[in-house]
Amino acid sequence: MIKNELEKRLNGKSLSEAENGEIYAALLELTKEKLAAAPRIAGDRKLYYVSAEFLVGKLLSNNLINLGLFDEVREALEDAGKSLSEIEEIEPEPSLGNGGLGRLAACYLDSAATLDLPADGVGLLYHFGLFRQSFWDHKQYEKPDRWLPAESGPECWAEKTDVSFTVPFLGGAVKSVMYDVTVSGYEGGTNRLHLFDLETVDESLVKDGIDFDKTDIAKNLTLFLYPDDSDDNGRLLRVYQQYFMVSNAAQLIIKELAGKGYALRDLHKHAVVQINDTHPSMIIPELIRLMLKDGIHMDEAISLVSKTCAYTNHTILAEALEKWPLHYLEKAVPELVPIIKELDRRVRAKFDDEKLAIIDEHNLVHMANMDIHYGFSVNGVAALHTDILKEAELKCFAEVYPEKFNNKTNGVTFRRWLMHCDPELSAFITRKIGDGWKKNADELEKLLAFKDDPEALEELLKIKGQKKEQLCQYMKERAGVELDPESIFDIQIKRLHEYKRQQMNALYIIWKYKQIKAGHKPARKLTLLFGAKAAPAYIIAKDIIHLILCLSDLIANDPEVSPWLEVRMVENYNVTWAEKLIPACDISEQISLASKEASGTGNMKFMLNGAVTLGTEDGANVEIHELVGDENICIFGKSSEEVLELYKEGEGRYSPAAYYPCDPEIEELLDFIISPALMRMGDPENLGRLYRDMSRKDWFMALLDTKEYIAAKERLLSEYEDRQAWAKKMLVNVAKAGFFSSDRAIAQYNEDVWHLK
Ligand code: KOT
Repeated sequence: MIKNELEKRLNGKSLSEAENGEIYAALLELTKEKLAAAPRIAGDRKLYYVSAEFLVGKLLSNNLINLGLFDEVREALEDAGKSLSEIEEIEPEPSLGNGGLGRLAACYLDSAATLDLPADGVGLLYHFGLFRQSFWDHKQYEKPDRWLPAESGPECWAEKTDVSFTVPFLGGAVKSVMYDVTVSGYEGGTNRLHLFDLETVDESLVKDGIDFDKTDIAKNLTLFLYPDDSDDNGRLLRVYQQYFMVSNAAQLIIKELAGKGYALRDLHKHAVVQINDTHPSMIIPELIRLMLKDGIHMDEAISLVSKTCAYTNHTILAEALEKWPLHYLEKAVPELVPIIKELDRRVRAKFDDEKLAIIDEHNLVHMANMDIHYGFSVNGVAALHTDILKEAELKCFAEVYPEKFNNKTNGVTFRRWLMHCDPELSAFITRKIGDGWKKNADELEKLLAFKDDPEALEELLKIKGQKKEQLCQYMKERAGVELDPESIFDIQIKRLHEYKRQQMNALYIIWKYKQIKAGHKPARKLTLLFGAKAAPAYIIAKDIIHLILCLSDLIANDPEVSPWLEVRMVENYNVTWAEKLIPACDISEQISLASKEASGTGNMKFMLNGAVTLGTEDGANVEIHELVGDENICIFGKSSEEVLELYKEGEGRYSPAAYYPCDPEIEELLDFIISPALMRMGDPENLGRLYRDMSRKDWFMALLDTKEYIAAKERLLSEYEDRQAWAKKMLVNVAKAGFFSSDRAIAQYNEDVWHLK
C-alpha cells in the first residue's frame, strides 16, 4: 500500500497530518527507491546522447506515471485530503535548456527508455538554469534561477556519483563530478542522464541579476546554462563549457567500454554518439585525442570515431551555426587544435571546394562541417528542414555524402504531453478506443470512428472547457488575472524570436483592437495568450515583449474593447506553464517565416491536445497539414521556396518598403506602435526602435504575411462558432497525432542510425 510506504517516511505523521513539503520529500524518496529497483536497461551496444541542454521539466509525476504508480498515489493523497498537483508545485523545475532543442532531448530519453534501448544522456549540471523572467513596467527582467537543493532542504533528482574525470584545462587540469538522474521508461527499465559538474564552482560569483565574473573559468564553468555570448569572455567561456562536457563524455564512454571488457578499437561496435547540434561537436577531436594517447594511429582513430558519431542539425539560422575563431580554440582547447587542423587538411586534400573546409580562410572553425565529414549520419528534424539542408544549406555536402543524409521528424513524449497534462482527455481516449494507444500511439487513429458521433464530440468539447476552467483557476492563483473560459483561447508559446513572428501576432492584436473600436464586435471574446523569454542581449526581441505587454495593458484598461479582447503574457514561461496552457488551447499559433523553424515541437503538443493549428507551411507544420488535411488546419502565408527566393540578392529581394508606407492597411497597424496612446503607456525608445526595425528592416518578413494572417485568423475564429464542426477538427487532430510520438522518432533513429537492438 502506497499510503503505508509514504507514512513510513513521514516520521510518525499520517498523510493527513503532514505538510505538503514533507509529503513531497517522502514521495521523492519513495520514487527514487522504486526507480533504483527497476531494471537498468542493458545491451551490447549503447547510445550516448550528448547535449548541452536537457530541459527535463518536473519529474515527480512523470516518474510516477512511468512506474505505474500515479493513480494510486493521487488517490491515496486525495483520501487524506491532499492534492498531488499542489504537492507538485513544490518541485523546482530544472530549466537546463533554452527551448525546443533541450526539450526534445528530454523527450528522447523518455522514449529510448520506454523502447528498452540502452541510451544515456550526457550533459552539464548547470547550477543556474535559464534565467527567471519577470515583468516590470512592461519590460522583461532576468534573475538567476538556482534549482539545486539547499543544504538542508529536500534532495533533488540528480544524485552525486563517485565518477570523476580529469579534464585538461589551461595547461593544467580540472576535476569533474558526475551527477546522475535516473530516466524511467513507461512501464519499463531505466537509463541515466549523466550531468557533469566542476568540483570547484563558486556560486558566490553570482551577485545581482544574471551577470557574473566571466574571467575565473575554473570557478564559473558550470555556473550557468549558455552564458551570455554577446561579449568575448562569454563566448570563450562557452567553448570551455563545451569542451568540459565532451571530454567528460568521451572519457565516460571509454571507461564504460573498458568496463565491459572491450578494446578501444571496438568503440564503434559498442557505442554510438548522437551529437545534438554542434554544441558537443568537439567530442570528435576529443575521442581521436584519447585514442592517439592510447597508441592508436591517426588514420585508424579517425576511421573509428567517424563510425561512432552521428550529427543532428536543428536550425538553418545563420547566427546559430557555430563557427569558432581558431584563436579561441588555441586558447581554450590547445590539445584539440592540431587534430582539428589535421581533419581540415585531409578534407582539403580530398576535395577542392572551399565551402567544404572545416577551417575557413578567416580562420573560423565550422563545427557542423567537422560533424558532417567525420560522422556517419547527418539528420534534419522535419521533412521540409531536411530537404532544405540537402537542397540549399548543406547542398555541397549532400552531393559528396548523399548516403549520410536522413530525416528524423521530431516527436514528443505522450506520457508528459497527454497522459500527464491532460488526464481528462486521456481517459476519454481510453474509454473510446482502449488503452493500447499508450504503448502504440498509432492506435489513436481509431478515434476517427467517432468523427461523426455527436455524443463523443460533445464530450470532447466538455473536456476542453474543463481544461480552460483549470487554466483560468491557475492564472488567477499565479498571476491574479481572471480569464473568461467562454472565450476562444489562442496561444503562442515559444522563445521570443523575430523568425517566430510574435510581432506579426501583435499586428493582429492592433488590427483587432481597431476593429472593435470601430464598432465591429466579434461573435465571441478572444483571449490571446503568450509565453516567451527573450535572450537577455536580444534587443528587438525585448522590444517585441514590450509591445505585447503594452497592448495587453491598453486593452485591459479600455472598457470598450476589454469585453471582446484580452491579451496576456505569462511571466517566466517554462515547461510547467506549457503543461497548463497546451491542454486549454483552442488555436495553436505556429506562424514562423516559412523555412526558418526547423521543426517545432509545440505544434505537435497542441495538436495532440486537440487544438487547431493556425500556421505557415514551415517545419513539422507541413507534416501536420498532410496528416489532418485542409479541413482541420488553417494554413496561410508564403511558401519556403518563395521565402528563400526573397532572401537572394537582386531585384526580387524582400523589402518592407513594399508594404510600408504604401499599403494603407499595414501602414495603419505599424503606425499604431508609435501612436500617442501606446507611447504614453510604454517606453518611446523601445517602441520607436521596434517600429523602425519593422518598417525598414523586417529581416524575418512579418509584413509579408500579415494580411493573409489576419484573414486566416478571422476565418478560423468564425469556424469556431460551429461547435460540432470544430469538435470534429479537434478529434481529427488528436487521432492523427500518433506520428508525432517521440517513440516513433526514436524507433526510426534506432532503425536507421543507432542499430542498438
Ligand atoms: C540553438 C543554437 C544553436 C543551434 C541550434 C539551436 C536550436 C534549435 N535550439 N533550438 N532549436 C530548435 O530545435 C527544435 C528541436 O529540434 C526544433 O523543433 C526547433 O524548430 C528549433 O528551433
